[in-house]
Amino acid sequence: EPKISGQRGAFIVIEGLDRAGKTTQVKRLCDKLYSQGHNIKTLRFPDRTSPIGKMIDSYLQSKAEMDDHVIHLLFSANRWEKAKWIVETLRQGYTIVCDRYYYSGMVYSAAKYNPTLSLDWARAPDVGLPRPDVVVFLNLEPEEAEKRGGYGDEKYEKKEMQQRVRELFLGLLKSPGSESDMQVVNAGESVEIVGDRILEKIEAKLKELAAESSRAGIV
Ligand code: 2DT
Repeated sequence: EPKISGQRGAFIVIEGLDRAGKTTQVKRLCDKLYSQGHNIKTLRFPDRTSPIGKMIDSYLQSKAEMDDHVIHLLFSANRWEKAKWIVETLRQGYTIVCDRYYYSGMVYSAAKYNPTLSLDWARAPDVGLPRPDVVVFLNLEPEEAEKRGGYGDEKYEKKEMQQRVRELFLGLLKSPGSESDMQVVNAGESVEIVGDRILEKIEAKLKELAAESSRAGIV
């Protein structure tokens, strides 16, 4: 079975703002990697299909109100529900391409500026989740986001919220945690160019990891 590196598959996360083209790029990336011979599985968070995911969906559609901490913990629980599956799927040799992960979890909750919901607080419940091998952040300048037209109707799809989310995402790049290892791609270019840049970043990062682990004698 062809794999990107070593025995197990790679865990790839695509992060970004609303309207940055994540869904399109995740699809393209999967097709590309598949055509190169990789075994691929996709995942997206929130996963709205589970009972917890349905609660999240109601919240995002403003059909249910929840305390900021409660919804935050549900988003985290929604990842923990999949943690074992992620580890086992990678072990089976599949590469996982995941649309959003705990980075979104941290920044969207912290962007509410609730005084008892700091970035650190927001990170805590996700500590221990499977760590991605590579995270690509699709960055979009506010002017470009503006050009792409109106947001949808969901809870966080408002201009001010999106600006705070963007600032917090960019702040993560300077944070002391592993989040600073995100690869930034300008999502303002054409679909093709953005797709090529994503692939370049992923290939470079995975090569780096493969070299490190062979030095350390770890698969
Ligand atoms: P989609 O539009 O991608 O379905 O996301 N969100 C997401 C959070 O607030 N916390 C999280 O942990 C995750 C994964 C981002 C729906 C919205 O949910 C937000 C946008």
